[in-house]
Amino acid sequence: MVKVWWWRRCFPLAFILTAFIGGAYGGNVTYDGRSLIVDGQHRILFSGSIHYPRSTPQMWPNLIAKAKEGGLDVIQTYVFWNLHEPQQGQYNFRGRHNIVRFIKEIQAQGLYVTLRIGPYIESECTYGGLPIWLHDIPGIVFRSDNEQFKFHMQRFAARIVNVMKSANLYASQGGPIILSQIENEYGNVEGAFHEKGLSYIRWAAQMAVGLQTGVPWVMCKQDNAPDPVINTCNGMQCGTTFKGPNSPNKPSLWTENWTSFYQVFGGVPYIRSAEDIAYNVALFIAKRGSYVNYYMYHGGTNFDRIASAFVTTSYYDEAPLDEYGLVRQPKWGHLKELHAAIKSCSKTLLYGTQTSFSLGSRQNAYVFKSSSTECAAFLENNEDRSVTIQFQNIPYQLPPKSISILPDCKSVAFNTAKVRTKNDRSMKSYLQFNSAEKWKVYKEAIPSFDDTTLRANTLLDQISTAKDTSDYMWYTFRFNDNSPDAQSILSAHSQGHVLHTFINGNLVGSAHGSHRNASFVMENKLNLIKGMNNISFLSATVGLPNSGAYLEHKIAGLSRVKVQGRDFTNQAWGYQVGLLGEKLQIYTASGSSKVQWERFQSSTKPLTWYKTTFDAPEGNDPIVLNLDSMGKGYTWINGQGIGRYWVSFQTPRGTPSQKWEPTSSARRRNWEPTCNHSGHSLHHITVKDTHYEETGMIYLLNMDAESAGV
Ligand SMILES: *[C@@H]1O[C@H](CO)[C@@H](O)[C@H](O)[C@H]1NC(C)=O
Ligand SMILES: *[C@@H]1O[C@H](CO)[C@@H](O)[C@H](O)[C@H]1NC(C)=O
Ligand SMILES: *[C@@H]1O[C@H](CO)[C@@H](O)[C@H](O)[C@H]1NC(C)=O
Ligand SMILES: CC(=O)N[C@H]1CO[C@H](CO)[C@@H](O)[C@@H]1O
Repeated sequence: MVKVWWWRRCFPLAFILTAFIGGAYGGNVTYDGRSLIVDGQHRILFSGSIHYPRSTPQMWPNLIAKAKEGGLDVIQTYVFWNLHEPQQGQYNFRGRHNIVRFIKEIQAQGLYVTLRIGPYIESECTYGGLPIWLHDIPGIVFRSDNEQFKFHMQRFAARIVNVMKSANLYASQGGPIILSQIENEYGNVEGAFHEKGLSYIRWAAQMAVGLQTGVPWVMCKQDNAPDPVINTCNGMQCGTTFKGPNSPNKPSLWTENWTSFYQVFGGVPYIRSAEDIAYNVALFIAKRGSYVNYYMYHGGTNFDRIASAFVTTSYYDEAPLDEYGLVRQPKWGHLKELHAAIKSCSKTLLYGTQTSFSLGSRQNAYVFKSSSTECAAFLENNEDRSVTIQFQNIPYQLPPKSISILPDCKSVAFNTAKVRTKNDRSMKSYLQFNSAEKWKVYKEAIPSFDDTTLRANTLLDQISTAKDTSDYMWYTFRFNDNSPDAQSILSAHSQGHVLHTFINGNLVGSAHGSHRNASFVMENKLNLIKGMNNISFLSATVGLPNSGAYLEHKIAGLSRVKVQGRDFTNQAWGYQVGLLGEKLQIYTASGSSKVQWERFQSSTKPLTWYKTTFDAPEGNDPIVLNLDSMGKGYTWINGQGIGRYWVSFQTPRGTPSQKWEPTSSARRRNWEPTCNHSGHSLHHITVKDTHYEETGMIYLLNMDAESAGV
């Protein structure tokens, strides 16, 4: 009941009708040199990536509806192996991981699905979407012609295909899935595996085809994709860069046209203009492309700890639907008009004969003519100035760097450089958390060697020791100094990502690497006491690496420690994986009472947990937290991990890469952000104060040494 009311409120009747008509899928999917053939029809398809774990199930219907309204035919998603099988043999398809529910929602709204199974997916997801337990399979070599890897990959791919088949989700069964992907951008790393690269890719293609989904398979960025698998393009300018399908019988498909770029901590946001995207899509279609996918159409949030190394919690906020699911203008509206212009002449494009010819030094025409009198044209001006050209004896003025689309070869329906919509996302401040009195704090203990139980006579790799159960790992040792020298230097080499050094319980320094280079060396002046000294390093990863060959060999954490030239690397070291607060889950209602929370004092220290409560505002607008005053850490709301923040890692412009954190779980009745098409407002809560009745329970773990915190 509630749901029906919600739908009605958001959508006109026409929408509800299409939802009922949708789902009437039939037949199979094949392809030829022109396009995919769905239900016997050649199709030009516009697709958008929306990854189900990066939003909440309550957001899905609205995201899909806005994608449909924006002119999309297909939703594309990766499948996240690490989220579905976090422990070997233990599967999770609940909540945000309920991929079947997500696909059924797409089906209910009459759109198609491209399922990118990978199972290596990169995707700025920790470990590229591979489960960390794979690392410990003896003899395994990821993504190579290696029996162990192939065994586990095939087992997972087959499991996913079976889940889809059991729910009748392939087009061959009347479902919405028209395309599947195996592997991911393997062309980037194939050379590193020598002859085992090619044999692996042949095996992967054969294995996938053997799963008998009844729909075609693609491999993106894989020029040598074996038949019948289709090689596809990823990039920003596939109209220019794609060498085309590797067989005349395969269509030209673009699986990732980046609408923006993912952002890293310390990096400046990448803004890709609506005009540039539209230009490249129009050019790709003009050159007989027939499938374009926007990566991302909705990026969403890297909840929990799913972001890969140094990637921000906010994922592609600049996409046509922003992080919170709000329409991002002008991208959304401009692309909607582009889709409509192309769709209005899709028959001519699909069945006509294409010719191209020059209209000037850097101006081209791409003309499609069918046997009847139908004609459609794309007029391209690849110059940075406005130019007037003659086409069929009529003058056309082409704006700089633009393509005009003439669905009838006469009138201009759309020009890629003429943007008519404008951006209007706005924010309202809702709550301030400025007063100290209602914040409660808990100080995380700093363990020393004697407090640890895990020991080794060398420095351990953090990835294989912590096994991604926490970002944090303590490295501790002690040493006797009978004549302490104030000039002594402690040097610590880290393979990533962040390091804080404590001597006898006092913080003496912090350092970190970056997305470009995770490794760094930290040097600190030592302040030793006579006798036994405790040295404790808190090493933190900020997501695991997600790309490159031999991912299983990537390491993190301390790799070498020297004090005044003396090497301590192979001494007795004591370890603690994770923090006490994490172990006790003090960010949950039940765990919170296991520790003694104290009143907030004006002087804050690193390694402090903060908690407060707030009352969520009325209405359905999304709410975000402003963590501007914080340093680096992690946020939970009502026991849900919202993600990392790292405000203190500033961009070269001196601003944080991200200061807003979504609070989707704070919603009382619903979890979802707004379903209001025209509403573009976000409420924001500034974290500074305390107070508020009930409901929202914020926990912040602030691990940053330099920042004072709240
Ligand atoms: C699938 O469609 C093609 C034509 O598009 C047809 O030749 C083929 O028989 C169909 N296969 C099945 C299993 O229906
Ligand atoms: C070193 O750690 C041990 C065990 O926690 C503690 O008893 C001792 O007092 C510490 N030494 C210093 C100098 O802090
Ligand atoms: C990364 O940083 C380390 C430590 O500062 C340095 O030794 C190494 O050369 C750097 N690597 C690259 C690729 O810049
Ligand atoms: C394959 C492809 O088009 N790659 C391009 C992606 O976008 C970047 C940035 O514009 C280009 O450098 C690549 O060539």
